[in-house]
Amino acid sequence: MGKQDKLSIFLSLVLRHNPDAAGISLDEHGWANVDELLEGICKTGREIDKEMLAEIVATDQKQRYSFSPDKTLIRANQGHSIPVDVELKEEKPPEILYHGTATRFLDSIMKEGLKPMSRLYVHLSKDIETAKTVGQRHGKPVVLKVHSGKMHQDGRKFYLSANGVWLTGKVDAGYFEVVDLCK
Ligand code: HQG
Repeated sequence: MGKQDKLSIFLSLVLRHNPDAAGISLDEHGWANVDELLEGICKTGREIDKEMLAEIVATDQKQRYSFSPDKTLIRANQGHSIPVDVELKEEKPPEILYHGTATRFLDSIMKEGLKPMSRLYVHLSKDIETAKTVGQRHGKPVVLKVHSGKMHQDGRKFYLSANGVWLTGKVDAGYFEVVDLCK
């Protein structure tokens, strides 16, 4: 793993889960002050400057971070476990979305439904391939086909993050089924 990848992982820890790891705090909308963040990261012994941060934000594969228009603030677009309001856009979802998980979670998911677990929302993808990659992070992947259109009709809210991830609250069993990845 390159230096920039390691920094990006640390950035995601700080901006989504534990700002204290860099000795900073986030405002209610999840923003960190860029100067404070850089100083905080530097104090952990990591090497970073404004240009490197801008490079990480610009090249991040999943476009995880955004600067404020004047570039004085930075936040993660989604994926938080701490309660911040990143002003997600509520949107009507497509009829079908996908959730990638690991086979070892399946029994529990079938019983309890899909829960946000440590994050604020359940994360859904618009295609099977992306969902499979998400699931692979946890083990042998399995993909669930989520009837998001039906959920929306039934009054559930959906949000689309600035980087194209669909987010919603708990998905009850009955709104999803397992996709056969071998077909
Ligand atoms: C599972 C990555 C047992 C759930 C990705 C998932 C995504 C249950 C795991 C983003 C359950 C939580 C989020 C239940 C759900 N019983 N297990 N009732 N309900 N689960 O990492 O969706 O690289 O918090 O299926 O691309 O895997 O971080 O969520 O397997 O967008 O930017 O509990 O993280 O993006 O795992 O991933 P996670 P996720 P980043």
